[in-house]
Amino acid sequence: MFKKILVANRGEIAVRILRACRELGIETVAVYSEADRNALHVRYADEVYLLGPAPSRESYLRADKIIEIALKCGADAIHPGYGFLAERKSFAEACADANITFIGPKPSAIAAMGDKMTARNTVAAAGVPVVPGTEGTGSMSNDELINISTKIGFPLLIKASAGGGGKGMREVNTFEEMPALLESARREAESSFGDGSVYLEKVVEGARHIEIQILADQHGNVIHLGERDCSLQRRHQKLIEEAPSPFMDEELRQKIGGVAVKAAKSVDYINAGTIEFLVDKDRNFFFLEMNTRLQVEHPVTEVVTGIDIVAEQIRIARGRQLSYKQEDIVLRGNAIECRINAEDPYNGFLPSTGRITHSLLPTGPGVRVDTGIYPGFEITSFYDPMIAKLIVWGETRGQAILRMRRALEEYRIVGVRTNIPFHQTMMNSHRFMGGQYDTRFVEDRFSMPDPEDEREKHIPDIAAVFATLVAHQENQRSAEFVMRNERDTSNWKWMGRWERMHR
Ligand code: MV4
Repeated sequence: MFKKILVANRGEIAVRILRACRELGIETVAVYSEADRNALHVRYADEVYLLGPAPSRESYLRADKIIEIALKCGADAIHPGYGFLAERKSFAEACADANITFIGPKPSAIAAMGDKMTARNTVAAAGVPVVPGTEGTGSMSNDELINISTKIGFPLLIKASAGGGGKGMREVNTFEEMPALLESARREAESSFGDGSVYLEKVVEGARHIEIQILADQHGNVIHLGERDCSLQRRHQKLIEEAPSPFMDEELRQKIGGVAVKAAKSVDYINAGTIEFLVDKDRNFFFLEMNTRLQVEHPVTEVVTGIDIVAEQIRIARGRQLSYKQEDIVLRGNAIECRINAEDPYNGFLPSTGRITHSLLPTGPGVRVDTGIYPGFEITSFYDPMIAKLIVWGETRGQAILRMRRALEEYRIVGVRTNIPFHQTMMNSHRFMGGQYDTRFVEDRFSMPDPEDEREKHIPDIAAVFATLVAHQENQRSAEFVMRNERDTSNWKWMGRWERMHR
């Protein structure tokens, strides 16, 4: 096994990786910025090194410094987590040049999947369904694209090759809009990625975002761990994820899972990875992109499969065979993750900064919290606003929802505003309870209720829960569970009292 691993990240994911290392008996090294002197990941590591000032550019993105530290302290591997350096081909190459194992895929796989046009072309050649659109990887002129647009049909999407996360993406509804929107998409892609190449895809309407977790070792073994439904997003930021998807059945799961394995094999993928798909109302599915890293939402898959994905990543990087075969993978129950962000849902999800003065974590049966914060820690605007992930498991989806409500009630964070009220509202939304949501749900059909009304009458309509669960083929047990909980589970009064005590 590795003797010492350097974790090139911060926050909850750095803590998550340090925990896996500790359990595997591997020594740990943390790196941190000036803003993170008191961060949890710095307390949990065996050795710690300062990278530089708070801005990521001067700290967590300093590939040269991180490699220098790894060499100095004798780390034999680097885990990049997600974000920062995780999907930079140049960083994976620099690790290899320094004779340090990069816990991730080969640079060639990062490059192939990093360019979305190349990814689309590569997986399509391997027989993976892609959305109808432009073919090939050659960059096309505006005239060529405008020509092809009539064959694809409207509405269509202009997507940036170097993109991801919706940057440089434009929806085009008519032929007449093409020239102007091509210009603006290219301009945005050029300024964001230094690459103005774009391609076209027909719009898949009313689609769900379903992604498959895969594991691939250095010996050609590739397996999938089922799906996560990540349709609940706002401005391309995921807010709630669940496994399995309420939309899937075993047949579709095995079909998409097999396709995801093919996509991974098409780039000789090694590591944990995620293949994103759009799945339409008629259960047609299309490859969207592949993320060549550990993802924020990996815990929901861990909870329903019982597999430690981070430990598997480390074993894979060390050259071990996968610990599991496809037939060993059994999904048990349902998991839901709520991303707890320091954002005010009553004020346009405006980021909220400040010192955490008090915090009480939900615990108890079926509850997991992955977080990098604690009382006394200061939330700044230098990094992502996500401060914790609350993950619950239930024998059924209904039980998982009830448990999430209970855990959200218990959670107390004072010092910054959080989106916990958003999650509470969502856990009481009939559309969520019925599993009837797509990628436009949060932005187009959802609004926060007036907080004053909420304090007055936040009583879930249990009869409606019952009806939706039964209508969506949840088993009898989950329906009974909901019925037994027929009472006001609102925490608004409790929360008000608790917060006044700690002002
Ligand atoms: C799409 C699409 C519909 N049709 N492609 C958004 C970010 C990037 N990863 C791809 N995205 C989309 N591509 C076709 N052909 C809808 C989206 C999309 C989306 C996808 C997943 C999750 C949330 C989304 C929100 C808006 C749009």
